[in-house]
Amino acid sequence: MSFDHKEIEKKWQNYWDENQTFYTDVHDFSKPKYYALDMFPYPSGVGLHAGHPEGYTATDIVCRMKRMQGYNVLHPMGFDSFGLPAEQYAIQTGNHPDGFTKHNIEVFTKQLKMLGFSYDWTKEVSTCDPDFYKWTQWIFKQLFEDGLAKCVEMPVNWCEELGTVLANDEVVDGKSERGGYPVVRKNMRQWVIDIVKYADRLLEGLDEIDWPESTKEMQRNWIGKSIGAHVDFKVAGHEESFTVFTTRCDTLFGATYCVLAPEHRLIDMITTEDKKVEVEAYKAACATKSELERTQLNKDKTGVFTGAYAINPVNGKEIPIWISDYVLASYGTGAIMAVPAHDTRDYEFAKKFGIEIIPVLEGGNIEEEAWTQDGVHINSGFLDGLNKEDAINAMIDWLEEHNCGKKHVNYRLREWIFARQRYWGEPIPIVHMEDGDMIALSDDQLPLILPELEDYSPSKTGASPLEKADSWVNVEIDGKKGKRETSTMPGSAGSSWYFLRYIDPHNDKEFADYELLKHWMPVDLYIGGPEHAVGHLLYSRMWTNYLYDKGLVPVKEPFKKLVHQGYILGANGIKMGKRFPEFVVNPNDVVEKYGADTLRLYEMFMGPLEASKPWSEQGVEGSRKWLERVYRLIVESGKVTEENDHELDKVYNATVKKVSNDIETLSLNTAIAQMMIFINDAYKAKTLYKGYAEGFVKLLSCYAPHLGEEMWQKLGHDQSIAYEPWPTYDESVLVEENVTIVVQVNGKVRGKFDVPVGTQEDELKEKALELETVKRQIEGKTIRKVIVVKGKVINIVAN
Ligand code: ANZ
Repeated sequence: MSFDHKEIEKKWQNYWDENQTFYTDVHDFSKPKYYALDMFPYPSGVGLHAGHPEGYTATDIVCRMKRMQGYNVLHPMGFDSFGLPAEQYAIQTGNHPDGFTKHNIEVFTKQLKMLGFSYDWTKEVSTCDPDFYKWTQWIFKQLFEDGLAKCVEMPVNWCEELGTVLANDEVVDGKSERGGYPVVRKNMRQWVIDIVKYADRLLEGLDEIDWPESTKEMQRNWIGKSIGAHVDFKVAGHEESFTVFTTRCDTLFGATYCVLAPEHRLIDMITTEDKKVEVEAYKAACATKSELERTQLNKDKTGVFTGAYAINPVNGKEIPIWISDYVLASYGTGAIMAVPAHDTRDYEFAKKFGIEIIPVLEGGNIEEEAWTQDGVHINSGFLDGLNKEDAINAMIDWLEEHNCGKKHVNYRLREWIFARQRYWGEPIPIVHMEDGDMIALSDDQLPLILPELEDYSPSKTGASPLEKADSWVNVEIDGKKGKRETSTMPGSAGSSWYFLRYIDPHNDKEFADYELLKHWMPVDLYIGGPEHAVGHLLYSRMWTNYLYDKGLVPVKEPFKKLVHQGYILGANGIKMGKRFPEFVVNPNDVVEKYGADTLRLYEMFMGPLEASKPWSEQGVEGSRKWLERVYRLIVESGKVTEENDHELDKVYNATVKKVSNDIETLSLNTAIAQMMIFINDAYKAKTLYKGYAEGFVKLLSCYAPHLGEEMWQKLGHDQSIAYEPWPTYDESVLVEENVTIVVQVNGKVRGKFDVPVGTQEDELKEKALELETVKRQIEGKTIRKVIVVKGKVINIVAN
């Protein structure tokens, strides 16, 4: 072993600590700023896993380069320490979340330091720290006062096992995202944030940011904007009416029945006596099915007739009202007008139940299937002859004129459910007064501290554990009695704004100084897992937009560039983690055996940052061996000289160029490949010019910072390498050495190939005649002449 990683890594970590090497003076505006953000971890009981260092190393490499390039870099770290995961871990291990979380944060901090990340630890935030959550509560209070945070009765996703309500993004296929427990719909009084008000803004903002297209698309789908109309239908013989949402009001003349979702409020009122038993049975059967099951296109259509009829407003025709599970209660109005001629699901349903099918668009053969493409309107009275767009507009005008409908934009996005019936979260700073008023605490009463509770376990009934804290719950304001809100905020509260607090973490007057935010926002680079594509990344965008509207934050979009790192898989290609603990690689073990530099280098060399990659112990060893090879060359070989013999000019300049560009574009694996080429060439060369050795060490120090510092010192420097100027390269040394030769046969271009400049004529002719495309052209012919224009063209004359 040529270097002792334990000794070297300890030495430099201590050095960085003692010298506060990575302290960022956020008030120093003299240099350009660079803000690189990692998704902060929730401090679980098991410490960092192999996936954490991947994204964290990537941002660290960029930060280290940017510092050397003269940027003032903000690279903070903190802990997402409130919320379900932290609390679940505590419960499962029989610990109190408070002490347990603090302990875990210590373990995480130690591990993060062990990996040599260049964080400015003076900026650390932790969402369960009262100094931090004071401001989470304060922002909530603003939302409440602006009418965006509301307490309403509504159907929610209730998870009995977790004892709490969950937001839509926390429910996957009818199960809780964390733990996979069953989730049911239940009516409850809930705190919600009206994120739907920001739907359009959140859509527009996506066009301004440099994010993976797939993530933007997920957000667009999650928001699910669709432009259409509300149309009102009267129920024949009743006072009642209902509204449908349709994107095709132009097909109203073809609506031959309506469908209500089985949960629709009107069903009990309008169902005729003879249909009651059948309808009840059908409703009961639907309650057990998930939305996914219900909406699958290829599923056999089921439903029952209610016995009631609706009046089609445009022609007065009475059409039957059915109920069916293919209509969802949670979308639109929970009711549809069915146009079987032009909608596939309606078509199948109508065919199955013998309902009339009236085509209103020209085209297709409706004896066989629904015609879902465009066509000129027919059988549609005043719409006949119009195209889709004109017909939609004409119909909307008609509906509005006759007071039975209007243009409507529908969103799939729901209100953000913002309360959990759990202990470990920010208390909601609201008091419910006896007289029914709701009062937000005054600013001087913030933070509202989470009371200590011995028994903090969730209940299965929906009662929050905080209800047990009598003396905390019951309060008097201005002589009037009231009870504190006992739900707490979801885990996504603190993470919706933590990136703002890093900029000014000790400010006790406001959540962050506006001038500082103006200088530092937006985040230049944000790296984190793809699992946050909608939840966290949508919520943070909403809060930032909101705070922008309040004039408290200078940007609408918080994260200019976003990158998702891929998963690190077990050696057999299976995702490591909860489900397959046997494949978990513990970073501690790798660091102990090979060192942090090796782990960092290896995780970057595994493949493209965004790709999922299998772990390989040999790969780790290979990375370690290569670092040793570098160390031997630079420190021990005696090859490093003061004089440049120019043998390595080209590869050195090419390496500086490629590594600089690759780090900029996060092509972090290919940068390593280039550094390897340099080291190979340097071994072959007679000497290694000291200037090149130094330049190379700077490049490598981003990946392997401890070894970088150590080699820098061994090359005779007594200051840290962290702020040394980034190496430059000379473009003129890199001029292309190859030329492209175009090959013509009888004057027509038939192929081309690359050769080094100065290749001899004979060789050029030979190569030209070997090209398959050329061979085909001269087959069976005699070559009359070969004209060579050196460095450019070869023309073969054959007949
Ligand atoms: C009549 C019609 C005719 C429709 C036609 C489509 C085609 P998007 O684009 O996803 O918003 N719909 C409305 N509410 C529904 C619900 N709760 N459950 C199931 N389906 C529902 O889709 C809007 C269309 O989906 C609406 O337009 C409605 O069917 C249906 F040729 O109305 B349409």
